[in-house]
Amino acid sequence: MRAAANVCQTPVPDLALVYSMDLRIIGLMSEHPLVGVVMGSKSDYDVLLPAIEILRTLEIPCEARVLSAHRTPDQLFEYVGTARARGLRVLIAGAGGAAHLAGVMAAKTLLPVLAVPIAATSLNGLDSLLSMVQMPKGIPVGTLAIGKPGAANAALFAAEILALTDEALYERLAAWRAARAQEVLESKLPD
Ligand code: AIR
Repeated sequence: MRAAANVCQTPVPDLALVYSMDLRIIGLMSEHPLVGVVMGSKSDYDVLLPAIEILRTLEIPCEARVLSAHRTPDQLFEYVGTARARGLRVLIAGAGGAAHLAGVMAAKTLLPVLAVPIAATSLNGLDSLLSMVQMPKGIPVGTLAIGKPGAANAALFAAEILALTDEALYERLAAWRAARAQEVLESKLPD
């Protein structure tokens, strides 16, 4: 078992390094994470990385875990059931295929759950998009776009939620957005 790493302050190590012997992920941890990024499989990691990078850029403490709704349901319930008490305020769930992960998480917490559909099958993410966005009335899942753009937006959405009660974060978020606008204005096209 490897010591947990701080996903927000250090380079992200290979997720394989944080598997425990029983394949339960110990995770990449900040000491007091506000955002939990959960993925259904280690194979989802590349797609979720933009979310982790944006959280890191905005100095939002976060942690990342691999937990599957059907492969590790007990550990997923434990994680989600204790999330709020541990100080987490927003959960991001990324999964491919029949992506029940986000809905199951939302069923077990009143924390906002933001879902990132992942293209992992021959249906190219449409399967997970529909699994996530078509939650029946009563248990909301905020579903973003398929893949890396959705992952980045999930992190930004989490930042917007947290910025409601954190003025310093609001300023960092405003600066981040202004920088993106500046990039567009400074775009150079070929002659
Ligand atoms: N998955 C795992 N548990 C529940 C779901 N939906 C998804 C993962 C991954 C896909 O199944 O999120 O996108 C394939 O996982 P693997 O481990 O076979 O690569």
